[in-house]
Amino acid sequence: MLTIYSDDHRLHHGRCELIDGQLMPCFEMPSRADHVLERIKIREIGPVLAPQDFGRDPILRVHTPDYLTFFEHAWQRWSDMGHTGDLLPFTWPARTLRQVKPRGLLGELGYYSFDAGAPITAGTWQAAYSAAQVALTAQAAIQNGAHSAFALCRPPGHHAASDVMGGYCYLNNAAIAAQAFLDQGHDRVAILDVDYHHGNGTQEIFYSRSDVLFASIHGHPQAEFPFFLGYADEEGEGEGIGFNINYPLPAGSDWTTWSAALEQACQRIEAHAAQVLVISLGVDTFKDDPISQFKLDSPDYLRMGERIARLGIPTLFVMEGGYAVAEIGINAVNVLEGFERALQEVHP
Ligand code: SP5
Ligand code: ZN
Repeated sequence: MLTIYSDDHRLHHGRCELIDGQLMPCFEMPSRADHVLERIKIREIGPVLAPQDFGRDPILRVHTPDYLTFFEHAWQRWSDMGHTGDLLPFTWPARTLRQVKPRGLLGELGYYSFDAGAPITAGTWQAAYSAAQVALTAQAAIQNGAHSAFALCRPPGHHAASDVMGGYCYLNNAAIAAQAFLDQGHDRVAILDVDYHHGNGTQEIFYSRSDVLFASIHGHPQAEFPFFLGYADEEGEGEGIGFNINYPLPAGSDWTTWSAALEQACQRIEAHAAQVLVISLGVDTFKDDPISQFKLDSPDYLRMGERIARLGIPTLFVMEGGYAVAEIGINAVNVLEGFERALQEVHP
């Protein structure tokens, strides 16, 4: 399987985030991608290529122009104000306030974010832009006939909505790739989000559409980030009714519980007759993940890849979360290895 990777991810390195009332070093750190890349090489998964540059147009198919312009220039504005540390929001247009867009950097940043988990640093725009190009380059490989590809994206993307950043995410790499498949002639795409956290951004982007089926298996939002989306009764709206499926699971869920939801999701994807599949591949479902509460073990990721392979459709894997850095490579690459192993059993 081909992997697409850019060193530009290193340009994004946030300093800290608020966890359990304490400022902690960001869990979403550059070494995450390094460990995944190292494991790709150790296990000889296939060639690793740099991304092509498809420009801003495919990003603008998913994100609004005003959001993109804001994000691109936010650091320069912050720096012009004399700041050198990370730019972080701290006030949001919550229920009792108006949904107005203020003038001024911090007001605008509140408008364009939903939490303080997505710091903007000097290199964040370039890293996120390159991650989107990584996803688009892997998408192009499948469009040109590959059965699968791995987009080793960092920063991740599935919490980013059309004009809102948050949850370590700025540009929704998986959604950008899914939209590119549609724009290049496919009619029915499915996105399966296996990250521990609900893919609220992806859900928002496709919520009123029937061309992209979105299915997500995640920690129940009653008790887990992002708290305000990801419930089982969110089934889509308008044209999109029936094309959004959430599988919220309780803390402590292990492979037995998790794989039952996977089975249901796979059957729904088959019913959609999806021509191509995008996996939002988070491995923060791992038992030792420092911020998550599921109990998957490393061999379970092989089984995950095998089940996905049995769908028999071209599959783009897009890297999302996973914060047990020592095991992130083993777990993410196990999904790819399980996928390839199952394919070899079908076509030896
Ligand atoms: C892409 C992705 O996985 N984003 C996740 C963002 C999660 N941010 C909130 C983390 C809250 C962690 N609370 C854990 C408490 C552990 N004691
Ligand atoms: Zn996650």
